[in-house]
Amino acid sequence: MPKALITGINGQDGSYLAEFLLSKGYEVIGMLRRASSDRLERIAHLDDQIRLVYGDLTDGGSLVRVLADHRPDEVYNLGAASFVQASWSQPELTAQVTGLGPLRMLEAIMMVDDSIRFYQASSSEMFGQVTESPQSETTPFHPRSPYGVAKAYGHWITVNYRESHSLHASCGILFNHESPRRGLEFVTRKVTRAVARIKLELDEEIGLGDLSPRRDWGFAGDYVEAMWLMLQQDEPDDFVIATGRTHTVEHMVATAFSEAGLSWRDHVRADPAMRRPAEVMLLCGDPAKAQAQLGWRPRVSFEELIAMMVRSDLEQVAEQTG
Ligand code: NDP
Ligand code: GDR
Repeated sequence: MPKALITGINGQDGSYLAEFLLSKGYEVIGMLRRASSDRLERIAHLDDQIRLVYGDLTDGGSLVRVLADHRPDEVYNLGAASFVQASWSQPELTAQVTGLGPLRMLEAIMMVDDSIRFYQASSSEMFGQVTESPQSETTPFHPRSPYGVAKAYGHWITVNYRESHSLHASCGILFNHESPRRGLEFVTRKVTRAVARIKLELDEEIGLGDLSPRRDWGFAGDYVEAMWLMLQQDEPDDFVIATGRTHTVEHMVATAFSEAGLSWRDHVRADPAMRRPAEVMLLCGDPAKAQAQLGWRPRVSFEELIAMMVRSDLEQVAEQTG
């Protein structure tokens, strides 16, 4: 039975990847940082199928210990301080976790067993102020946030360990991917949750920042399969994972409200606090290499994704409020 270690197991992608690997017959070890309260909601249904261990990406020794104790065949490094907006208020923490975290894990792999295959969760935020569209594996990086800068370091150090030490280390440059398990502060989930609360007459409005940026939004459940496919290749490499379609935030908002029979203009107000010091205006990925070499393609469309999230939030909010 192959064994995988997932960092960020209790995050959105960690929960989908754990389900996917279990369906492939893997033994799954999930790494968690200790906290004083329970944050296992997304993986509660997997409780008796996965093993949870403590470790922190800011603590190199803890990573060595986890690898030495559990000897995984594959490591998926999904742990990160992942909310772009928060990276301006916590730039050093972001660098420690999101930037140096992958370095610490690569070093731990070198110390424990350099045949362990490694996946790094790189991000379209590295492209930032884009110089071409759509963006591919060869598009230059110009990150616009401390988070994007940290991810660029994590990306290049992974490439460097592959080239310097012949590690089987791959980076997935993933564009935005969402689901009913998306964190509540990210814009899609913030909006679908608000739509549900407004529909059920618990709220009247939602405050949002800039509605003009464009994003290439896909479904997280589709994207975790690409992570696994990368580690099954004979040679490690980097791949853009995206849908190739882009929509403005405004269009996403309109789609979500209309899914519930509401008009967004009646409920959205401008919230200047949600504007960022530097914005990424356009992201649109070219997944041609992943399609050709991995045989990967997204299955869920943007419209299906937003409808799925609105439906799920309507059910959840109705349940919570009795
Ligand atoms: P989430 O924010 O849902 O999950 C992040 C995970 O990282 C959480 O489990 C969190 O645990 C964990 N984490 C945070 N700090 C540490 C630390 N110091 N040590 C160990 N674990 C830590 O993110 P997603 O699931 O959406 O994303 C997964 C990865 O993919 C991230 O690296 C993200 O940056 C990257 N990415 C995401 C994209 C997206 O659109 N979703 C697109 C491109 C890249 P805790 O609960 O303790 O905070
Ligand atoms: P992003 O996702 O920054 O692309 O990073 P987010 O959903 O936070 O923002 C998308 C766009 O919406 C605009 N926006 C708002 N965003 C939020 N969160 N809240 C608002 O009220 C709001 N109003 C407008 C933003 O300015 C932005 O342009 C996500 C994360 O998952 C990263 O970890 C990942 O690497 C990238 O996607 C790819």
